Amino acid sequence: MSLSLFDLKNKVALVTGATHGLGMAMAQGLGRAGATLVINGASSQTKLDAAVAEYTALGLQAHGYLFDVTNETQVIENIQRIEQEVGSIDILVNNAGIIKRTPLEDMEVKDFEQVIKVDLVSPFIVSKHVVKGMIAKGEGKIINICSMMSELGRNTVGAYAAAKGGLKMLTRNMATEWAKYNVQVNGIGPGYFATSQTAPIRKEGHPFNDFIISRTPAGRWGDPEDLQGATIFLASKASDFVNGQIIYVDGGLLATIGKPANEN
Ligand code: GCO
Repeated sequence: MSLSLFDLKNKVALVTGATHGLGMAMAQGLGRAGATLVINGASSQTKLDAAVAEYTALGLQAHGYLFDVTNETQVIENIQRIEQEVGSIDILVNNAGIIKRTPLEDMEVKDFEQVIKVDLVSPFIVSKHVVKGMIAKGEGKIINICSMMSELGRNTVGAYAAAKGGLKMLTRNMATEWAKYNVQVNGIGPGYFATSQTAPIRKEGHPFNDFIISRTPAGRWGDPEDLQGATIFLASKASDFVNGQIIYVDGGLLATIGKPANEN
């Protein structure tokens, strides 16, 4: 089998929320496979510029665009700019997301709505405007970053689980509607990864840290680079007949009910 199936040379990949963490790791994987990277950030130009410098220091082609993925006007304006300044978008990774850990009975409605807006509505907004170019070209790849919470609940992350569960079904519906245009839409569900988002629950001795190590058959937190293979696969020709699938990169967590504390 030719490795050119996974070659992303001459492809333009937009990754939202790619100034750090899993987004940066996935974008680096796409860049190493040959893609020209368009890195979105929303917090600050300084952070975005620093991230772009990190990519280029690795020898990757990267362009930074600062815009709020929940703001449709900014999304439209920046997709037009990207298409004029970099090229039409071949690959979209909807990675930007937030989490608020609060018991549902204590959660403010505005906080619940904000999580839904960023984690579920923004992939719709960005995909709706990027897919137009893909339909015109007759090909494209969209990858929505789901979660263990697309399948499981957990105390204090109810808004996030609602959003990520919705994103799983939005992925399937995008796949249903856009496969006829040769646009493949799939998802990646990361397990528990060592990032800034999980830092608060990953501290040495934190009960959740010990729980995840025991609950994950691989017996470790994921390294962000563990996501690069699935990302390249879903962004490349190798997945041209894969639609509406969520690939869980989780060390086996979803495969098992877990084991008693005293079992090896
Ligand atoms: C949490 C974690 C999870 C992980 C990831 C799992 O609080 O349970 O932050 O949400 O980050 O989403 O797939």
